[in-house]
Amino acid sequence: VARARVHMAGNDERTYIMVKPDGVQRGLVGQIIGRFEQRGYQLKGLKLMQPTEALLRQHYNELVTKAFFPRLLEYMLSGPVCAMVWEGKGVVATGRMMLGATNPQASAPGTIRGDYCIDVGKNICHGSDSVENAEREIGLWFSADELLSWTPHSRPWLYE
Ligand code: IDP
Repeated sequence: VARARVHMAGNDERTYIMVKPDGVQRGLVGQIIGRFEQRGYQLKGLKLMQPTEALLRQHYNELVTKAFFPRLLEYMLSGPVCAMVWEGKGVVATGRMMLGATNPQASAPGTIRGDYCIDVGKNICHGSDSVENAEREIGLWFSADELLSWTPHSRPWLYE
């Protein structure tokens, strides 16, 4: 258990980031990828895909009883999403900070939602909210062979 905790707290923490259908439609995929690249995080997996209702019900399993869930489902089924796995120290919490608040109107300028969107039901991106959920979501959206192991040349310039 202690070993697993050290592993998760290391530079190989992973998060699941997804550009939602509105972000793809609005041409924001590159901007969102760019922010994670510029921060220094490492891209481990990337694909454009049309999610199914079954996958979305698993992904949002904690929200299926919410009144807004049918609208959320319709929104997420409305077009392709860009699914990504990013890796690096503290990437789950930092990724959430980079995304901003769930409601874009509460998101500070400089965050992705604070810069690019207005309504909670069209908030352009998803980011895992805990290390445990990140691993669960990565397992839902990616198969093991879609996640690549590679050494970024900038690693010694990012980590002390
Ligand atoms: P998160 O995406 O910031 O983690 P969650 O509470 O997990 O927020 O909600 C998932 C998604 O469901 C949100 O990103 C948003 O698109 C949608 N959502 C959440 N709350 C509402 C709401 O009150 N009305 C409409 N959509 C909502």
